Amino acid sequence: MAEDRHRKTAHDSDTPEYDNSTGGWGSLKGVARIFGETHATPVALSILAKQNKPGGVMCTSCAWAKPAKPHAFEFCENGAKATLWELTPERATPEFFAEHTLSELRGWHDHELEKAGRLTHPLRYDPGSDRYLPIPWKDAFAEIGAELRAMRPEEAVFYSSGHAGLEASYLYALFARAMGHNNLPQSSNMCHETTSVNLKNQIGVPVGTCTLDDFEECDAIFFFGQNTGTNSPRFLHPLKAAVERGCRIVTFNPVRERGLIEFVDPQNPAQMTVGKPTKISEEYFQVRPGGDIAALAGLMKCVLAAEDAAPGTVLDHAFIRDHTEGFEATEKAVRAIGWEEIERHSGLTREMLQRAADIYLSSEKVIGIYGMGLTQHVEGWLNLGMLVNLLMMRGNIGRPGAGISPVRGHSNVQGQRTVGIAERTGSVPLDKLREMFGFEPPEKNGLNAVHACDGILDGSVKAMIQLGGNLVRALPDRARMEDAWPKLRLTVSIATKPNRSHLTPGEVSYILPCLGRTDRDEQNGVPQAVTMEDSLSHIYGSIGRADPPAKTCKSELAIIAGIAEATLDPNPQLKWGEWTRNYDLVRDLIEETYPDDFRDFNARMMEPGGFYRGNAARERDWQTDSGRAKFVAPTTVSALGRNTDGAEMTLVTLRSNDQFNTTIYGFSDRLRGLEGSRDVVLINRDEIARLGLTEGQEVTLQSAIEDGVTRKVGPLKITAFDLPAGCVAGYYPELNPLVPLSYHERNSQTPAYKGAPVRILS
Ligand SMILES: Nc1nc2c(c(=O)[nH]1)N[C@H]1C(S)=C(S)[C@@H](COP(=O)(O)OP(=O)(O)OC[C@H]3O[C@@H](n4cnc5c(=O)[nH]c(N)nc54)[C@H](O)[C@@H]3O)O[C@H]1N2
Ligand SMILES: Nc1nc2c(c(=O)[nH]1)N[C@H]1C(S)=C(S)[C@@H](COP(=O)(O)OP(=O)(O)OC[C@H]3O[C@@H](n4cnc5c(=O)[nH]c(N)nc54)[C@H](O)[C@@H]3O)O[C@H]1N2
Ligand SMILES: [Mo]
Repeated sequence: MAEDRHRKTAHDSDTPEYDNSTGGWGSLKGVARIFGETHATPVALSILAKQNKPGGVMCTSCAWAKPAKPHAFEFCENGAKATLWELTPERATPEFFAEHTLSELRGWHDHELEKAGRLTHPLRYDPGSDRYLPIPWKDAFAEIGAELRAMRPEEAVFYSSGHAGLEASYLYALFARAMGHNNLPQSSNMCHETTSVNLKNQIGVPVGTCTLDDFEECDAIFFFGQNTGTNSPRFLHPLKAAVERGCRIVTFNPVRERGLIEFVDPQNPAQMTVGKPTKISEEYFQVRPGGDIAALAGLMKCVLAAEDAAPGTVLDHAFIRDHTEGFEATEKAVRAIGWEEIERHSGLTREMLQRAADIYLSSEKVIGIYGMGLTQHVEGWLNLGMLVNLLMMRGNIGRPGAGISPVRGHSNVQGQRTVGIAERTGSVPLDKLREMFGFEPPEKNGLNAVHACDGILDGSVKAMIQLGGNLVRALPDRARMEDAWPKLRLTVSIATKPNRSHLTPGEVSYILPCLGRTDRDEQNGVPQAVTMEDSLSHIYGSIGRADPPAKTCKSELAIIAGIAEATLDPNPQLKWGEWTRNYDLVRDLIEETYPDDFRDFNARMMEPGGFYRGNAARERDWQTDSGRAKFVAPTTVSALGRNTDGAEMTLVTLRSNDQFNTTIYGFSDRLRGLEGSRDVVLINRDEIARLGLTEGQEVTLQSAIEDGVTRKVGPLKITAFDLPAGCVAGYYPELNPLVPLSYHERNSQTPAYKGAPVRILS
């Protein structure tokens, strides 16, 4: 029976009363609200109708795939919000900045600040009046160039958030290297860097191995710490289709996220009328935060027990023998982990894990999906390692219908890495750059986001250029970083909207307004397309059609070129002006630099469904140091950097359905039944009683890490919520001051935003 198959698991008593399935009428209401709030125009609607379809705009929100045969409306609630937010008729003009000092704007909520609208003019901070004042583009470029020339190359950091297309990203990375540094941190340093580093070590590729076809064939999907309904809602369509053809979905997540429980397809009139949702997860296990290594160890033990009972029939011995190394050590380590330890750390019973293992064992083709719930932990490397181990035991990597699939964040976050935005030079064809452009590319690795912060704190970093993004909000250790930011000599933000990072200017500071992806970008009278790569390694063109917010906005390419020309010594092989008048030329450069990935780039970029860049691990070609895929032996059973108990709780920072990262659209977390405020601390009812707290009480959270820095956030309202014991949850970015900069994933320095130890002060 369906109900039986979807039985609830532990800790479900606190779920607030709400009946919002993901999708459905609620999602349409969510769009309608933003439509009203952003005063969207009919043009906005016509742009949405073509969104994520060949010849249209590729969504500025998440990185989920754009299918070759799109739905009538191939956009979701959150994609529509992101598009409407960008297309707002509101403008943050020089008059706006003349009216408000930065001290005043610091009192505004982030939501209000971005609602001021699209930036229209280049601005320079004037410390005397505490305001941003307009400045001609040519002066801004010249001054920024002079500042950069006056410092040593490695004192400058070029950050990018995963928005900008492949063309701008390629030029940005080229500029950094021509200047003489590899300081190219990216938003993935706070996100899927755990993936880039550890999947590369383990299976030889820094990205997932699946394509959409695999979702049409798989027998089971194991979901760890990825919130599809909120963060990649278009992925619900293939999931629903998979469930309907009998694929079984097993989810591990401390929060019972609606989108992984059930889904009403807003594009299906029958389902919308009848309102009967499709169940998504057959089993939903509320694992304790940081408990996935233990849960996966439990699953692996069950697989080993099945093999013991019927030797030679359960493991894929041929795969293990021919393609991998390290199995024996891993097997031994897993067998040595006791069930008591597994149950304690995972918060799940042996019986539950046996049920999950039974589904795994009865499925021929299995996909492992994951998101921030695995990557943002100190032992994130082992979270991934164990999931890949589980898959490889039965040869579930590198064959149709199976594989590992991280769900990436920003729409082009993966692609930016592909075309050279990389602080580690290992994957960058430096020889090629030397040959193509006649300069000596620096070989020394650059700074990632955490290392750049260390440099800002100790004064060795002097300039921070941001291509998109909102670092002072997105980074850990906010209070320390916000204090350190104004000590930078130069801050430059290439942005579409005002944000918090603009309110902590360096000694010399500029905001440079750029076109967004929905805006028409004409160069020499010819509309230009830009391209991006999705989570499944497909590459698409995107053409903006909306009137730009102001004639004074420039494309990201033109801004990068303008700064580069003002900074670098003349080099006839760096044809900034020519390239930015015709983006086809930049795509030719990308193809020349990465011929395997971008063959016939200009000809193929508008292919429906995008063109596939290929993936070595998918072909069982293991590009690791040993030429084999690696089993990773567990050295611990907890992903937490320190195990909390009693008064010390593990803090999980969450995204609501009404935000895109630091952009807060509103205060409705509809899918979790939480409305009105983001200043909350979520905790389960038994824990509220155990700790002597009361619902609605205002408390302060304090970091439990003692390193001489006091980290506190409050007041926050105690709110009963269905969570495992021993943890609290609250919102990103409000709670970022509680995560120390040094508290990060071991190999990649991805901040441990899902497992920071805190105390509740009442
Ligand atoms: N609407 C919207 N869409 C977005 C974004 C947004 O902010 N808003 N952000 C974009 C970006 S940049 C990214 S990276 C992605 C992020 O998308 P996700 O990867 O989904 O990231 P989060 O929402 O931070 O957390 C994912 C889930 O991890 C669970 N979790 C927390 N700790 C653990 C744990 O220890 N174990 C397990 N198994 N689960 C855990 C949480 O309950 C949550 O459901 O979304 C992208 N899409
Ligand atoms: N506590 C906690 N902290 C986290 C996370 C978490 O889960 N918990 N998640 C982390 C993750 S996964 C990520 S990816 C980071 C995100 O960190 P960032 O990428 O730095 O932040 P965003 O909020 O995505 O950036 C929003 C800003 O980008 C600008 N922008 C928007 N569109 C464009 C465009 O087309 N071009 C340009 N040039 N600018 C544009 C706008 O000015 C907007 O204000 O945060 C991380 N921080
Ligand atoms: Mo992200």
